[in-house]
Amino acid sequence: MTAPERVAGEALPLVLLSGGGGGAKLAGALSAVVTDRPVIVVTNTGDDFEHLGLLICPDTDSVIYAASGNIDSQKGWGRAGESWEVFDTLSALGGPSWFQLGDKDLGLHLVRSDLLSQGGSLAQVTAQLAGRLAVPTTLTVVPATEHPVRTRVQTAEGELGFQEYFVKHRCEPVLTGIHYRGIEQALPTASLAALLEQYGERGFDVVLGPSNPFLSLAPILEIPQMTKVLRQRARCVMAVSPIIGGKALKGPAAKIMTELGLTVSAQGWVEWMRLRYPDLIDTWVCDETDRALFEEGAAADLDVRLAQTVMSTPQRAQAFAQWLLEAAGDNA
Ligand code: FO1
Repeated sequence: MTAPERVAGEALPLVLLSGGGGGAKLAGALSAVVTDRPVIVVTNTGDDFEHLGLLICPDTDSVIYAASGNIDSQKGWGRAGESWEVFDTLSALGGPSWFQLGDKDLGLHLVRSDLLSQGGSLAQVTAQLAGRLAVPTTLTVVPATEHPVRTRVQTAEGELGFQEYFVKHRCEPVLTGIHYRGIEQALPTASLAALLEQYGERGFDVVLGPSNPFLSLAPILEIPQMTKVLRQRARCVMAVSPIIGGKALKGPAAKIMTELGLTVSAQGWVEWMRLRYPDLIDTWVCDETDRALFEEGAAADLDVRLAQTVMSTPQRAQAFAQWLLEAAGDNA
């Protein structure tokens, strides 16, 4: 266990920006290993969508499920031990069966939509759901913004909503562009801004999770003021590569990099992130597999750290979470 990061008697929070399965897995591991400092998980809302009259928040829900030990770890989303009675009836009645909703997961969507209809903010409702699912109290799950931001994918076959692209079309269409509808009017969630302000003077550590930079992190980082607020207050900002050995472990990050003409490697990811978010990231965390990429001195002026970043088991995920905490401490 690392010595608690104590500055002025308070432990420095760790702020994790999370989207997709990788982000949720890291959030789950942090909730298991961190006991002495607050962890704030900022979740991507670009994947959120209205479905069957319910607001579905996949990247937020994956973090809540992972941090409460409820996630279906094989799929990386949804709840473990699901039943599909409602979905089977929905399908039999000709409902939209392209998006699978388990009975337990549906229960959460119904309560979220009910709480929102009673006037709760997305952050308040998310906190209530996390509490009711017994997410450890050291972990705060907060959606990146209250304002509806929706990732839209331009493809050779026209523009698709995120879930249409990701689930219905299985990421197969060639991507020619992405935009985050509504992001110009968005601001960081008030409670997030307040949390970051509260720890402002002492600062906090930031980790960009091993998430798709285009689909999971951009809808967070490109919210006006977000990178400024993070950069201003962060003691150190670390980013974890979602590309290992030239591939993404899950999801379309590598395919999108190819379609955008980028080099599909950890180094290609570093170059993209430096270009898109200049001066944001202090430490680049890549997998041991990619050691050779960074030995030729190509990134000599960067702080590249190599680690076992593949969270293939809970134990390995927790070991990596522990490693990140120590790496952040080294940056003191
Ligand atoms: N992903 C799929 O590939 N197929 C599904 O039917 C599906 C349903 C689903 C329901 C709730 C939820 O929270 C997530 C769900 N996902 C499904 C995953 C989701 O599309 C992704 O987790 C994110 O949007 C991208 O990381």
